[in-house]
Order: sequence, then structure tokens, then C-alpha cells
Amino acid sequence: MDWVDLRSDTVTAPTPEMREAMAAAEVGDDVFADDPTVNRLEAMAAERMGKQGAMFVPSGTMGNLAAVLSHCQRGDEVILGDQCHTFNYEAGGIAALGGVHPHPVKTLPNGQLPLDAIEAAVRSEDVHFPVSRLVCLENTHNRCGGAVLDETYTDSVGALARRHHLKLHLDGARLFNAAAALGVPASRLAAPADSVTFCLSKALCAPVGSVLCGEQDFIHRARRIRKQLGGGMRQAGILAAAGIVALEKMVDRLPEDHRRAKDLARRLSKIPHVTVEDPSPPSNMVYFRLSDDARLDGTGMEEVLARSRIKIHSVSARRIRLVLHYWVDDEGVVRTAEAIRSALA
Ligand code: TLP
Repeated sequence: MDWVDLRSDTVTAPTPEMREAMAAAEVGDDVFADDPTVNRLEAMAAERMGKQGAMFVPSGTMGNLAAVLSHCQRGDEVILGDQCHTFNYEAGGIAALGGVHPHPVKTLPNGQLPLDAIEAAVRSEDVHFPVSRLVCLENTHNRCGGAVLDETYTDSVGALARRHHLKLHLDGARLFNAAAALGVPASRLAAPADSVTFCLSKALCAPVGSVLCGEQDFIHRARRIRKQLGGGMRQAGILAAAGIVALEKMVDRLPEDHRRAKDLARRLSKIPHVTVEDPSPPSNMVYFRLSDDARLDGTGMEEVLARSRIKIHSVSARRIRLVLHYWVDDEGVVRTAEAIRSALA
């Protein structure tokens, strides 16, 4: 029996087609900008995001860090959500490595930052204050159940940022999931942003890599920062080849993962001691809570499910996140719901 691994969509191994493309990839030295496969991936990514340029990076974390450091100087301030990935899960890199001051704003359960809260966070000109420089949004929003930010909201934040002469960065690690959920092109969601990162190595199944996109000057600055961070890769075309397959073949199938997330949420919501946070989740994540009187907590549930060859990840004592992706099929969904039911019986 195969493992069902729902800990994240980062666990996705490359498809056979990706492995073939990797083996056959034409390569050069990307630090000299002469790896044709990387150059092709970057051109495709820029086009998909509607931006002038793009830069291949090893991870979403490096993409976000390079974006913040390209927009900001030391002592500048970035307004971002208190639940966002950059604030919670990137090891404080923007402060530790860039001297950039994070100004967290309370995130609504739907992943939005209230416009008035962003506005209130913008500093006035005063020698005591850091300089407000950047706003960051996350779409889809990981900690908010894979919430999707629509174009109306993102446009409003873009307009607010411009009014205050701030830049807008979009952590679009799963932007193609947001686009699939809304039925709009990813470039439409990225339009008001000065920069956007998206990940090839999550729901799109590539083994490694993310892409940072923006205007030419911005990407030029970001290339120096990537070098400082040690992210200048050499024959990176081997990795970019899988990214090209990801863009060409994996984007259009994302609605399948969303359908399975809804199916899994529906099945889980019938199980005693389980409270599904959103019974109709918007993208590929299902979050649920175990009641205080359930016979297992999150860690206990991880252990019991592992005996049925199912991997899950509890994000806190009684809150569990399940992420659907290419390698989980309908049978995996049924098996998981049944295993959780019997674990709690
Ligand atoms: N998220 C991972 C973990 O780090 C939590 C996951 O399993 O979901 N932005 C967002 C919104 C992300 O969810 C992630 C990864 C990143 C950035 C960072 O990407 P990587 O892992 O490539 O550095």
C-alpha cells in the first residue's frame, strides 16, 4: 500500500516527465546568465505573471527575502500580516539579514489585511520612526486555510500602497491555486504588485525552486542579492527543466486538488470530535481541530495514522493541516477520512 502524504504539497516528488526533462536539459552557467533552460523558465514565468523580468531561486523563502531586500534599505519597514509565512516561518530573515523592520498587522480569517489597518500602520515623516517602504500580501494564505485573495481586494491594497508611495510584494507561493479557485489568470492577481514570488516545488510538483518576478530594474537588484545569499546556481537548468514542465503541465490540473480538498473536508466534518474549520475549503488545504475530549491530540493522531501509511502534520496541539496535491488520489482521500474516523472511535 502506498503512503498518503498530506503534510504539505512541498512533499511532491517530480513526475516521470519532469525526470526525463531534467535528464535531457540543455545547461550552461546561470551565474553567467547563459543557461538556456533557466533563461527559458524565467521568460515563461515573467510572461505568466505579466512582469518584465524573472529570477529563478532555490526556494520561496529566498524569493521573498530577495524581494524585501531589493525593495528596502536597512531600517526601512515592511507592513505584513501577523499570520503570513514571511513573518512566521522564514527564520526572521528580513530582520536578521536585511535589517528590515517588520510591522505586523492583524490578519482576518479570510487572509486579508484590513485596509484601514494597513493605512494606520503607514508611518508619518518623523525622525523617531522607521521608513515605511513595502506592503506584503500572501495568496493563497497558508495559515488562513488556503484562503484566496481576489483581484478586487488585491487591487485595493495596490492602490493604497501607491497612494503612500509604498511598494507591494505578493508572496504567491500558491498563486496558481488562487488563480484556479477564482478562474482568473495569475497575472491578473499579480497586476497590482511590484513583485511576486511563486513556487514550482509545491502544488506544481517540481523538486526545487521558486521564481521572483518584477520590473527589470528590480530583478537586476535582486540578482545581486541572490548572489549575496549564496543562491547563484550554476547548471541550474537541470532544476529549471522540471519547472518548465510544472508550468506547462501542472497548472491546469490544480482544480482536481481543490475538488479533493472539498471532498476530504466533507467527509471529515461527519466525524465526531472533529471540527473542520472550513467545510468547503477554497483551495488545496483542509484544516481541522480535535475536540478537547478526543482520545488523541495532534501528535497522537500523527502516530496512529502513520501505522496506516498516512502522514499528516499537526500545526499545533489540536489543529491539523492536510494538503492535497498531485500524488494524493480519490482513494487516498477516502483512506485518510476512514483512518481518522477509526482513530477517534
Ligand atoms: N510553506 C511550507 C512551510 O514552510 C510551512 C508549507 O509546508 O506550507 N510562502 C508560503 C505561503 C509558503 O507556504 C511557503 C512554504 C513559503 C513561502 C516558503 O517556501 P520554501 O519552503 O520553498 O522556502
